[in-house]
Amino acid sequence: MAIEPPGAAHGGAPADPVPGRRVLVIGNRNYSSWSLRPWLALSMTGAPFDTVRIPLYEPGSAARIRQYSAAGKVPVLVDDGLVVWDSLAICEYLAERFPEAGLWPAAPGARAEARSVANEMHAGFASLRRELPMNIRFDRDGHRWSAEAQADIDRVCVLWSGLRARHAGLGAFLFGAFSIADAMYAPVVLRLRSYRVPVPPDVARYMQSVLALPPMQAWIEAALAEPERLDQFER
Ligand SMILES: N[C@@H](CCC(=O)N[C@@H](CS)C(=O)NCC(=O)O)C(=O)O
Repeated sequence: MAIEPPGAAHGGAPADPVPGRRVLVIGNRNYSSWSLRPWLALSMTGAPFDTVRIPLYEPGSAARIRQYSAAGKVPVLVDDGLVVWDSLAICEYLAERFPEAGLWPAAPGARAEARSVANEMHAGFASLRRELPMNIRFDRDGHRWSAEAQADIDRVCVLWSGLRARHAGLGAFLFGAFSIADAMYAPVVLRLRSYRVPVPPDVARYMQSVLALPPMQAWIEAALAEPERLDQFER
């Protein structure tokens, strides 16, 4: 079968046309919250893949990303020549590509709800994301945020508490077993931890479950070893 050059379908330049290879292109692990989401979901499938890390906001970063995707953003998945960009689109693709991994809940109702939860993160929580940027190195008191960001935090806590209460018997994650919903909120777990945001005990327990996942531990360890310092995320 002919391998279409990655990027061709959406106007990008060919990149990594290696038959059979699966590559996830990510930004800095310390800062790139959108990269973490599909990286975690893909890691949880157990499927082999290579990671290409492109440090963001450096001379040449944008050109390197555009070799993979004309959209110019990470994450990008290149799977045997197919290019998928955008974190949630990649997660949806992974759920279809690896059905045995159960990345969405099996029951249609729970699956629809999990998609709502994931999309709420993908499209929302702008104040939380802007005012508490992901910076895994941070472990700090005294960070200040607005009432709008606190409202986002409150909504996240209510969401997580309600889902945990309903699915407690099925496992430690939002829908019991790990799902894309958890992957989408994994960077929020890291943000709440970094800024020592007060949370109810059940939320703290859920955060511990996410942080204890071996791929999360691996991501955090690799993030802490990164040399880059981006001023806009270090305030
Ligand atoms: N909606 C996109 C957002 C992707 C995004 O904003 N990625 C950031 C890094 S976390 C990026 O590539 N920034 C580089 C740039 O804008 O030049 C997704 O979900 O993947």
